[in-house]
Formats: sequence, structure tokens, C-alpha cells
Amino acid sequence: MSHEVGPELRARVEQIREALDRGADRFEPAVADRARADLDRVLERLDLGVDHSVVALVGGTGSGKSSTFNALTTLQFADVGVIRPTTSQATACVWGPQAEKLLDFLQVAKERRILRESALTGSDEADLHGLVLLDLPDHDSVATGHAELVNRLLPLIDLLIWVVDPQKYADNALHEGYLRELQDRHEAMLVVVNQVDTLTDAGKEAVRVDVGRLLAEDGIGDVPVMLASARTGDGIAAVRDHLRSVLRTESIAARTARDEIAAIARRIGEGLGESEPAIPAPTETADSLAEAAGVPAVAQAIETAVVSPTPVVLSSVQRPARSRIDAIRESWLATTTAGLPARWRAAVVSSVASAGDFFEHASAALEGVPQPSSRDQSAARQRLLGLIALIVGIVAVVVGAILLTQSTGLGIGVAAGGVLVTIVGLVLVLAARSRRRRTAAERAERYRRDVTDAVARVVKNDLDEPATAILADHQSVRSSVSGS
Ligand SMILES: Nc1nc2c(ncn2[C@@H]2O[C@H](COP(=O)(O)OP(=O)(O)OP(=O)(O)O)[C@@H](O)[C@H]2O)c(=O)[nH]1
Ligand SMILES: [Mg+2]
Repeated sequence: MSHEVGPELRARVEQIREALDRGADRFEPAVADRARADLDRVLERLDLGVDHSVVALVGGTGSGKSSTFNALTTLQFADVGVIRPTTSQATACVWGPQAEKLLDFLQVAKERRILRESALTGSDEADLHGLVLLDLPDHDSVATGHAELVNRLLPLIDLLIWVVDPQKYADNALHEGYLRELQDRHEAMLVVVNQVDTLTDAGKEAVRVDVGRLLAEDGIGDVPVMLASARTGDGIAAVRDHLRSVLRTESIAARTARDEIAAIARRIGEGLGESEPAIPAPTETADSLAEAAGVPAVAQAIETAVVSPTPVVLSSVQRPARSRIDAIRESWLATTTAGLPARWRAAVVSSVASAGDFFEHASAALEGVPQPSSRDQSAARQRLLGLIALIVGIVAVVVGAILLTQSTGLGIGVAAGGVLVTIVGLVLVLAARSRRRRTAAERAERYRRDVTDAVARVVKNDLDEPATAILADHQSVRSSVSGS
């Protein structure tokens, strides 16, 4: 195998476990419990090691499984005998890292294990790194006395090599009962017709065709057939090539674990939203609240009052209607929980301030903003000054006019002065007016802003922050579960 996937899959299991912990009761307890149990099972599988590919030699007694095992391993480890059946317990050869747990699980006796690729043996075996080759007892012995082994082995088999003998393959039922379970996985099978040294060239071809026919009759005609002789070594290299090709893909155990993890993640994912809903901007909500409390009207009244040259008494801000504040909170919740599954929605709802508390806090914030003064004192002073100047100026003009009719030389001067003072007075009055307008607009605006800020703080504390924490959990859980 090109790289070890065991640690990667283990990390993925941990990642999902942490997501379950973090999501806690926001997952359906039954779903979470099942996921945890499934993850435990995957871990057990991973504990066996998934970075080995398991290849088993099976077949009728005397077909040459043990001989083929020895030819493939270039060791004389498996017993080859004349007394049938010879092999009564499984024998294993391991290339690369030890596979002790796996072999324990398969109940291969310690003394029936051999490590092929080690520091001492040459690197010519490195191409089979990660392979576990098993020599099994014959079909009949397996069927009668090794049911447990078969049950444990079948899900772990990456390649099943049927070793058949050219004389007996037809009655050696290629379709033995326990092998039938593997029929869905044609790609994981190979038929080796052994002992071809006993055949003529024509005989070899005839056997190949006949075995192919039998396989086709069984509906597994795509299973490759190879001819070999464990005795002469003929065709063994081709079998080894096939083993190498098996090693190029992930082991079935790894793929199964990966599929199981994906299925677990998918089931958990059903309890999550596809994304996190966007929380409305606090100022937006604050604006709605201010509006519900009649703040725009109050601001308008402030503006009108300040603009007015005569004093106006402002009415104080009214408490908003509870129903309107509740409605704003509800609509905020609807937006903030949109698309979330029920449990996450409930988590958001219970994290935020209750309707009663929110109403109290929002009302207090509204009432807490002081209303500005409705008078602009300096503009009033300026206006008064202007009015006095106007009166003085007009009086001067009148006096000047009277003096003029009496041909007094002073008349021109007084009248001219009067006009000047009148103009100054007019300018002062007009300037005072525009100053009041400016002040009015500023005060109304500041009041609106202060109210919005105060209410926005309530929205942030009561709604925004608690909900943000839940949505952050959701996001983190979601990305852990999806493995991104
Ligand atoms: N001529 C010839 N004989 C072979 C070949 N392979 C194995 N044999 C002989 O066939 C007999 C059985 O070989 P084994 O390897 O023990 O067969 P097995 O399938 O392991 O048999 P069991 O363990 O009883 O199931 C032995 O006498 C081998 O010497 C071969 O390629 N050519
Ligand atoms: Mg044998």
C-alpha cells in the first residue's frame, strides 16, 4: 500500500467522536448512541490493522495450496505432504509490518506465522510490503472445522486464490458454500490451475478453457484464470504480479472502515443543517425595536420643538407594546434558526434571553436614553438680540425720517444708522433660525442614534452572543462530521 491509512481513519473516528461530544444533546440521543457504538466497532476493526492486504489460498485437498504458498514466499514454511489432508491449521506469511493483532483475530497459531520482509531479508520482497498470505486447510476441513475462521476471514479478504488441480477441479466444486458469499466480489478472486507441469501444452489450454466455462456457468466468468506449477515455479511470477496489483489499492478492511465511517457521518449529518443561518445585524433589529417604541416620532417631536422659537414641552417616551417586542424577537429567532434541525433550533431558542427578560431589557434601554433639551439657548439669545436690533433699527429709521421732514441735518445719519441696525437685526434673527434648525436635526439624530445603540447592546447581549455560540458549535460540528 502506498501509504498507511490506519492512522488517518483513526483520526477521522476521533474527529467524529469529538463532534458528537460537542454537539451533545443537540443530537438525537438514539442517533448519537448508535453512532458511538458504530465508531467503537470501526475502531476495533482499525485495531486489527487495515494497512495489510489479506490474500488467502483455498482449494481442495492436495491441489497444491501449501506448495504454492511456499513458491510465492520462496520459503519452505508450509507443510507439503503426502498424507491428505496435510494442512490442518492456517499458516501465514507477512510482508512488511507485523500483523499480530490481525493474525490473533484470525486465530493463526503463533508458530504458524512467518515474517517475510525484515531487515535481514533482501529488498527484493519489498514489492509485497503490506501483504498477509494465508495457506488454509482444504475446503472440506474448512467447511467442517473452521467456520469461525471463515466468518472472521471473509470480510477481511482482499484476494481469494482458488488453487485447483488439473485433474480434480471439476468435482472440487469451485462454488463451495462459504465461497458463495464472496461472489459479489469477483474482483477479489483468482483461480490458479496448479500442477500444469503434468500437462501438455494442449492439455493446459483445454483446462484453461474448461475452468473458464465453469466460472462462467457460476456467473463469475470475469475471474482471471492463471496456469502455474508450484513445483517448477512456472507461472508463479505472474501470480506475484497479481498480488502486487492487489497491494496497489487500499485493503478491503480499510475501504470497509472508510465506508462505515462515511455512513456514520452521513447519519449524524442528518441531524445538522447544511449551513449556519445568518444572524441579522444588531442595528437592524435595534431599528425595528426603536420603531416599535415610537422613537422616530419622539425624534421628530424633538426636532419640531427645537426648531420652534417658543418653548414646547416634550412628552416622555412610552414603553413599547409587549406584543410588538415579542414579535420582533420571534422574527429574529426565525431568521437565526432557519434551516436548522429541531434540536439545534431549540438550543438557539433556549440560549437567548426569554421574551419577558428581553422586553424588560429593551424597554429599560429605551427609557434610559435621556431626551435632549427642546431649547437651543444660544440661538434664543441670538434671536432676542436680533429682535432688539430690529426694533432699535426700525425706531431709528422712523426717528430719522421725522428729523428729515424737519430738515434737520441729523435725519440722514440717524435713518441710515437705523437701516444698518435693522439689517443686522434681521441677519441675527435669520441666523438664529437656521442655527435652531441645525441643532434640532443634530439632537434628533443623536437621540435616534443613542437609542439605537442602547437597544443594539441589548440585542447583542440577549440574542446575538448566545446564539452565535450555538451556531459556532454547529459550524464546528458540521465541518468535523463532513471531514472538511
Ligand atoms: N507435479 C506437481 N505436484 C505438485 C505441485 N504442487 C504441489 N504438488 C504436489 O501435490 C501434493 C499436495 O501438495 P500440497 O501443497 O500439500 O497441497 P495442499 O493443497 O496444501 O493440500 P492440503 O494441505 O491437504 O489441503 C504434494 O505432494 C505436492 O508435492 C505442482 O505444481 N506440480
Ligand atoms: Mg496444505
